Amino acid sequence: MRHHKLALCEEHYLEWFQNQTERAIRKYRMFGRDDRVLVAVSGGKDSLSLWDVLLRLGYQADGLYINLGIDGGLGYSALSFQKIETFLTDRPETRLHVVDVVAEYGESVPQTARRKLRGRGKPCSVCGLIKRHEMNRIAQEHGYDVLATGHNLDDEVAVLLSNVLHWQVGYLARQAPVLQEREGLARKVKPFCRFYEREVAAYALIQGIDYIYDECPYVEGSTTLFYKGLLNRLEANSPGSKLQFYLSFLRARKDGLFSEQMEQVELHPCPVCGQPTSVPGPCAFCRLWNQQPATSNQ
Ligand code: Q46
Ligand code: ZN
Repeated sequence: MRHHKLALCEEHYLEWFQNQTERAIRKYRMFGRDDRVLVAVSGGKDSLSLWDVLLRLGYQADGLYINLGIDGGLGYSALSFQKIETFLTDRPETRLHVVDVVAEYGESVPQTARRKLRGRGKPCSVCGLIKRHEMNRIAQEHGYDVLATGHNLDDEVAVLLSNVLHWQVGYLARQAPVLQEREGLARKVKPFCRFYEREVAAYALIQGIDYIYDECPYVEGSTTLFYKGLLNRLEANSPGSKLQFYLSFLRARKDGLFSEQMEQVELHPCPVCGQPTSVPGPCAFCRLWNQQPATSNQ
């Protein structure tokens, strides 16, 4: 790890990785041993490694898998679930919640997106909306204190670059390792936000976690992927720049650079599902299932 000026054998790498996760959880006050954590799992290396580490560290961590009904010719969703089932065979006492979007709402995510976006563009905005809603719903219904996702440093830095390039100060104000809970919204945490993607991949490999290598077929050609490529070139020339960029941003944020934008918007319960929404009336998720035009964010 050139950026840390550190080289470790397999055994000590696993120890280092778990200790670093624990440090991040404490540093950002994500959760404690008494909290019930719901880990959003996709079958990929990040979410399965996160679940694995949290269980090894003794946290109360259950999983949530959302079957989006994405095929892409590879059977992406089916393969993702297979990996999660394999993960669970070694951990039979662990609890997994499954939401099947097709069974629940009668349409796969690509179908809903095609209907809503009239065939234009990728399904990612609709997908993100459905995932956020369902994660929060399950967390609330089952009384979880925290919702954890496997976002790594590469993910966070790509979003950061995009937010800076477009000077999205509202998004910058909300980009953090922890988003505190609010009425009807679970706390959201990203314990892997300081790990490089390849560090997580190395952990999964050494720990023998079987994960899905292919990304969702809709990732291809995305702006995020393009930004990741640019950042990889920067990192190759100057090891540690991604981490530096992210940590300097978090420091500036903590020092109040975006304090004006941090003022919280008022939330109202959606009359249909009860989840909080920024505009009175049905939330963006509920509007997906009727013909009213989508004009606001949740
Ligand atoms: S948003 Fe888009 Fe992802 Fe949904 S459609 Fe696939 S790529 S899974 S993180
Ligand atoms: Zn709603």
